[in-house]
Amino acid sequence: MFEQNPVTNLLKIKYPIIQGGMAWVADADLAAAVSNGGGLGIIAAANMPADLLEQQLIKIRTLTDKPFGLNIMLLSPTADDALELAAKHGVPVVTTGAGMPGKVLDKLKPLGTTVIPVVASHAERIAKQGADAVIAEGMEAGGHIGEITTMNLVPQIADAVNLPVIAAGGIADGRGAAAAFVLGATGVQMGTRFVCAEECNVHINYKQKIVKANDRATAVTGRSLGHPVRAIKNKFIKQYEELEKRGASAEELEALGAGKLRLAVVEGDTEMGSLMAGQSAGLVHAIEPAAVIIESVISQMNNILSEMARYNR
Ligand code: TUI
Repeated sequence: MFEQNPVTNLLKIKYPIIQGGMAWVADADLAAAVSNGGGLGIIAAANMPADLLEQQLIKIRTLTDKPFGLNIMLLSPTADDALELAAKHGVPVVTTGAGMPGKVLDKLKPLGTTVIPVVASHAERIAKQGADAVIAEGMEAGGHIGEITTMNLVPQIADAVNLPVIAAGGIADGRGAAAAFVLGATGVQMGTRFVCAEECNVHINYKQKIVKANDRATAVTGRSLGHPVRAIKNKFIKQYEELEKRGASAEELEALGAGKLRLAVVEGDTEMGSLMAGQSAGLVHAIEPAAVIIESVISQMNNILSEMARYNR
């Protein structure tokens, strides 16, 4: 299975499923569980201080002998430290988000690291810089997003680049994965579904908000700052929306947003925390081991794709 798949071959993994590099969420425990389940687990560097990130990079090698990745959030003031640590620890795969990955490619490609930028548009610019694959992330995703839907982004990116395309945004089960493959992707990234993995260390309240979410549960704020973010609606989102409507300054908005992801993940504050999640929260119904999530997405996808081949003959 998947012997000819460009993503499994590039990443040396069993199944073409990767776990999103979610700030405050994606630690060594979650990443190792995903990698041990046959996918690619990813540790999120986000704003983590260098010493804590280094501990995570040391820890994951004690939990898995499978390939894993590190996500570098390019907007972060600690991005350069994360880049140094990726090089120092020989991290096999680095994904980037929220910016142009030029300096990551320049530093890590000569070391043999597989570098995969997340793009929300303009993939051809990144392909020219020498990426190994791209993650095309539609605006259904959680956290910081672009403007284009997965349905439109994935085929346009697949046409624009001569690289493996991994689809992200709105994918939480085998139906979404099958759809992504039909659109031209050869792998998928899931974030929201893996927040609800048993091995994910976020507060149980956060997981339960995702499990209970419906199709209208999320909203996008931060457009006025140029950094739109999708999260589950709550009191914090309402306050943020009101400030944005009043034309509040960037300083006021940033002050309200500061520390809110930590509040959700660590404290489990579902009213004033930022419960970043994608529209696929409405598709997540249970808290399960990462390996079970992966097996069920793969088997549902394979059933759909083979049924389709049969009834469309
Ligand atoms: O980065 C993400 N998702 C994130 S980062 C994050 S932490 C954060 N918290 C508060 C405010 C802002 C960030 C939470 N979720 N996804 C990958 C992603 N990358 N989405 C969009 C982009 C992106 C945007 C612009 C990638 C490249 C890019 O390049 C600029 C350009 O000129 O095209």
